[in-house]
Amino acid sequence: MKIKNAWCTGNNGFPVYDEEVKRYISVRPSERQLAFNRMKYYNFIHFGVNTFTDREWGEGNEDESVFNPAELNTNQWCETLKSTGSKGIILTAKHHDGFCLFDSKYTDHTVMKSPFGKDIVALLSKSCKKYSLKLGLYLSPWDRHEKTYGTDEYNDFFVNQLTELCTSYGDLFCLWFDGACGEGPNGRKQVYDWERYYKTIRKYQPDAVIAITGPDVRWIGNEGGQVRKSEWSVIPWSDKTLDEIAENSQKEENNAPNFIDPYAEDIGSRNKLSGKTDLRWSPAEADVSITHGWFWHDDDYYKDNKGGSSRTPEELAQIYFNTVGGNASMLLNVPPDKRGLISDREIKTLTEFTKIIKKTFAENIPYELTLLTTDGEEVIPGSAGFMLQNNEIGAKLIPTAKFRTLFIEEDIKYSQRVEEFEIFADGKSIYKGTVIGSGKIVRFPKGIEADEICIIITQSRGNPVIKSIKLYK
Ligand code: FUL
Repeated sequence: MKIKNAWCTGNNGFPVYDEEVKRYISVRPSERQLAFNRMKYYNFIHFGVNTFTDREWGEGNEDESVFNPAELNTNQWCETLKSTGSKGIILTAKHHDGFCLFDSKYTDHTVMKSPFGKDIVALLSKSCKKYSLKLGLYLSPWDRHEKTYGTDEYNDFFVNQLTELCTSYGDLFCLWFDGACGEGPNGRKQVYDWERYYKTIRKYQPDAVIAITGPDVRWIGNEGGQVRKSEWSVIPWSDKTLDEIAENSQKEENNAPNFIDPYAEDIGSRNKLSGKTDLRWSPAEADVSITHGWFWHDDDYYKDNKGGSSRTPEELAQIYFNTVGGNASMLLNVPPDKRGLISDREIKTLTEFTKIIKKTFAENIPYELTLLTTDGEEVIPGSAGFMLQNNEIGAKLIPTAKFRTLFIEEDIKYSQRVEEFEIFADGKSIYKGTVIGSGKIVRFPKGIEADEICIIITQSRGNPVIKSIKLYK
């Protein structure tokens, strides 16, 4: 079929490349953000005294003797998660209860005083190396055990613990600070010295991203794996941003937030960026748990609390398609049980989830590619990985077989540029999308059989730079 002359490059009336647009696309990821972005899917492990007391938020007064994972095996965690396609693990080195899974010099409230008696961060670090997984650590700023909490001294304490984590366990890809901030054991709240925490991390782990209550990775605004229709990576950042994260974070023990805020639905359209001087590269991360809690509980707990333990494999796969395929990354929590092992219940769900993902991306459909110009002509450069020039507006693909999934990504080294695109099969529109960014997954469950597929970029900031397009059976 001949390409029609009707493609429109009106850019929906928006300037393609004026001073404002130049400003937007000059905001680009740092090297550490780029490396983080390539991971796309990785895991959280919530483990600690809560695992044994059946709580989500410990009080801080738990006796160390309750922590006794007699069969703990961090190789099993890594082997299980690696087989799901994971690229890394973030462990709760300390949750709000203050109990440390590592051998901290600055408190006695650690795993070393428990019957288990070994440094779990050290064990996991070793296993991660063995299974080629990256290691990240969650250190809760809110500490319900530490007596100095609520005073300046606590900032020293926290920096000391951070320094221990940053200097004793090899390379870390991420330090993860959640937004919860309640009262400490003395009824006081802490004023966190974030800048000092960030400096400590930059000094000892310059390649690590600082997530959520930090400058490098943005919390998507809910804990249910939901993304926005248009997930932007360039957004305005203000002094209020950290306060907003804290304000919208979990407030009660069993009440994980399931809404998209702190940033409302539209966080980065031209409308939102116009005139703002504090623009930042801020990639989205969706943290979500395989169960409906962060720590391990048996089925009875869920009967009383939420009615249902695990999310289904299909639900997890949908979250994967929406997040990894929606310019966000997926941080899936898989909590080990009281034995210190990932339980069969979770393994069953993970195995089925992995099957769906692997099947979706199992078979690549080759295609021939040409670029399209505004007047309907084809130009030849034709390899995935291209920058559209002045009058080029999209790509034509000639697939060799029917496909069900299309993946397209921008080269985000050059910022996020695509604002809207449309896909045509033999001249008929089959999909309209907005942003692309680090990856867009479009699924056609019934399959598309066509002589030619055209992907037209209908609105963009400057010339779009497409890194790859893939079709899957
Ligand atoms: C929240 C915490 O309060 C939850 O317990 C959990 O750790 C989640 C990932 O972050 O803010």
